[in-house]
Amino acid sequence: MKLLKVSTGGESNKPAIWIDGGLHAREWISPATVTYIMLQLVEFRDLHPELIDSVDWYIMPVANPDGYEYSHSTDRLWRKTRSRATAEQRWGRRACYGVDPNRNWDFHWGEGPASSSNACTDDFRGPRPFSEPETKAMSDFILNRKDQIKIYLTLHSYSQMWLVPWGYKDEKPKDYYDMYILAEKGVEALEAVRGTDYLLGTAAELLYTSSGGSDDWAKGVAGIKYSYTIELPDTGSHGFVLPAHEIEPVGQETWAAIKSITRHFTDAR
Ligand code: 0X9
Ligand code: ZN
Repeated sequence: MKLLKVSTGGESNKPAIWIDGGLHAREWISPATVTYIMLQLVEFRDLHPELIDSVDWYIMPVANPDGYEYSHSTDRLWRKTRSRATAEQRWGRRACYGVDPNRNWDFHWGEGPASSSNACTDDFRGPRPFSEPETKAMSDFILNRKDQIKIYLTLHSYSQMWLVPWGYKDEKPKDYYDMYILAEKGVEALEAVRGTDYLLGTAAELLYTSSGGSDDWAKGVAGIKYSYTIELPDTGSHGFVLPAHEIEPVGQETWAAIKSITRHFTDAR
């Protein structure tokens, strides 16, 4: 798994921002958008030097590389990882593959609806929390830097929503208001670019409840206060198969949002 760190060095306790993409294989706009963000941080760093001098960036553009590859070679709408289920985990005789990497994180794992124990479904939670090497590696990396990382962002698609925990239950964290205010800054900056409409709220209130998500884990276990899932465009006309000409505008507006929430940490320093 590839991870990019962007840092100018110096003090090791600078605030850091984590961004991952491509946890779900078929959501191609996500790795593309993360790549656009890397372009801004690396090639165009002189346009926003303060965002690079005072913040360290940890960026993982393809968090589910086997699934992403499979969605190119074989099944465009593949969602999960590609691990092979054992006979006990599947229902029936069919060989089934893959765990939903956004049901596999070790926080209220397996609770509630939309997290299946059937290995042949698209929302299979896996045989145990962190059964997948992808989620295990990411969580280890994040835990090792949990005090440095101030914002956890995971980019998915589609539906144009900025999702705030909790996702595993229909309740809000105690500091929901703080999380909401920062997210609102992001959404405002995003919408200012070309008028794309985003909804802002908890996963449970805007989508459905589902446990084992990375956003809930980042907040509930790693203790990262500002943890969000961004569901990128569109709202369904193209769905996962967004035309390539959308990559740049989606990149621009998402980058505007990320710049704006990052300033919350640079301005305070
Ligand atoms: O269901 C998901 O994993 C996410 N939606 S997607 O269409 N990209 O699959 C939403 C996850 C929201 N967060 C939690 N439920 N924790
Ligand atoms: Zn997703």
